[in-house]
Amino acid sequence: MSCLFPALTDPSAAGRTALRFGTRSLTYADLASASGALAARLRGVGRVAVWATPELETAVAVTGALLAGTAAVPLNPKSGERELAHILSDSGPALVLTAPGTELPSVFGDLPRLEVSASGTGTVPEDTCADEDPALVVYTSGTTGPPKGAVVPRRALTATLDALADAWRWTGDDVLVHGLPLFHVHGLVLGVLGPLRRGGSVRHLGRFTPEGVARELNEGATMLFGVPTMYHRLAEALPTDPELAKALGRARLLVSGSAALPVHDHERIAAATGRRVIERYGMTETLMNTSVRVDGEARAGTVGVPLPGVELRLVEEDGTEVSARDGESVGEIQVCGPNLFTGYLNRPDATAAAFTADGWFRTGDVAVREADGYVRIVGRKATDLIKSGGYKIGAGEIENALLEHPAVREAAVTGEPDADLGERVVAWVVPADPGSPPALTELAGHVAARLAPHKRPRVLHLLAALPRNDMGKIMKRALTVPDPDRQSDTA
Ligand code: MCA
Ligand code: AMP
Repeated sequence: MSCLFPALTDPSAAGRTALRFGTRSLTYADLASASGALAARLRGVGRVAVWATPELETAVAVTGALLAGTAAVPLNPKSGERELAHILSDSGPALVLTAPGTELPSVFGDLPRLEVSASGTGTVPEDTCADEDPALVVYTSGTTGPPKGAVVPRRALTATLDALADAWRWTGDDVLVHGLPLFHVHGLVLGVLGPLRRGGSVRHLGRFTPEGVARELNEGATMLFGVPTMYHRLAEALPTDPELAKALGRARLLVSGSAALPVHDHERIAAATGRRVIERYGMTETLMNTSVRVDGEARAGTVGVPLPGVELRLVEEDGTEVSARDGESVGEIQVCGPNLFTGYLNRPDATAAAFTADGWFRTGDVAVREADGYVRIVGRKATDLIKSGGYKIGAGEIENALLEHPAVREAAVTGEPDADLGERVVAWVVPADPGSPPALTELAGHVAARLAPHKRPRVLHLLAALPRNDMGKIMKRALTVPDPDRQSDTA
């Protein structure tokens, strides 16, 4: 009996489709067999890395690791060498799981690799894991330095997924469609483990397209998950695509998260489809904190109310709790509950700094509460964190990468509003040789190859010097474009 995924051992679910990626699918009986076979090989192995391509094998790999009680470290297959080297040395996996035929970059060296079979034959082992056992280690960016591994225990998975089931009336009859990456909480925990915990189905698009969304919703999918960029692209496509409007209108639930969905996109989708997108608010470290409930009002610009089991408070800079529910008084969101991670791998300092003395997690998000308890996020404390396409990106890691380019003398990175991505990464660079400054494509390629393509700068401003205060610290607020026509480059 598996306490994470009861449907794997439920005879009445055996013939139901659990996973579908393109034309390939697995029933619950198939998945029990394949992940059971993998689990038998992984028992007692220690942490395993998962090369998280958007394929069936990634879902089998993570399910197998969870059945074995082995923590999985999902890797972005587009990560650059620097980022991968850091994650591998920090998490120390015993082996890496891949789909058959995958070529891994050289940074893996001689780390043992296991090709995952989606047609393996085995049985689901008895679940002997404890609630606090680590289930996943998910890497997430901070303001400075390389990404930190958030250790997510098994109880956080069950707590968050069951709380969402309550808020959304999410059942085994639901068929979820999405095209989210499988190396982050949104796509992996909500988008794959969520349907599996409910005994329902997920259809993964491989890559997000409005056409794929329309096709699946027209063919029986009931729920769509996406980041705001995806909903923005749906909103853009709607005026010329009546099929898409019909398909979205048919969905039981359209859910957005990972960043704020602009009210304009909310309204365009509602006007064209008659359906309102609901938002939920989460974090790698906390999984899901709040959501608009299916029986609540889908109010654009808010992230709803705390999920069952989650305690949430707003706190002023000096630690005073903001008790007013007036839609105006702002404070940092702090949370506690069974949905929280246990800490950052190998980073007791960062873990300690993330919690208050009384054990609440500091999210860094700033919000107000409305009279009925709805939370409205109005900003974030750290200006050096950028949310682009729903990905969290630290300015510091990009600055460090830019400084390693021979044509860069000094560098600063900021985020600026972008209608599609929410925010885009902007690089401010003092060239090593003003006579031959670097081009945006060159620096973007450099960052993409070292860190990840989504972290690449989309705009480059060349400056003669960076504005600094008396202490020598870069004053990012004073960064302005001296001569936009001549000195800037966008992509
Ligand atoms: C472009 N590309 C490059 C380069 N330039 N590759 C290498 N070097 C370069 N210089 C490639 C990209 O890899 C990509 O490839 C393609 O060109 C297009 O790039 P881009 O424009 O950046 O991507 P996009 O297709 O526009 O992506 C938009 C997106 C994506 C699909 C919305 O941003 C996305 O999937 N976001 C989801 C993020 C997410 O899941 N966040 C959840 C975090 P290719 O097309 O082959 O990919 S969890 C979280 O936040 C919490 C828990 C929560 O609340 O959910
Ligand atoms: P990550 O660390 O990548 O998991 O990103 C977590 C952050 O995403 C949160 O701290 C918020 O800033 C942001 N976020 C997630 N969901 C929402 C939402 N619905 N509205 C606004 N911001 C969100």
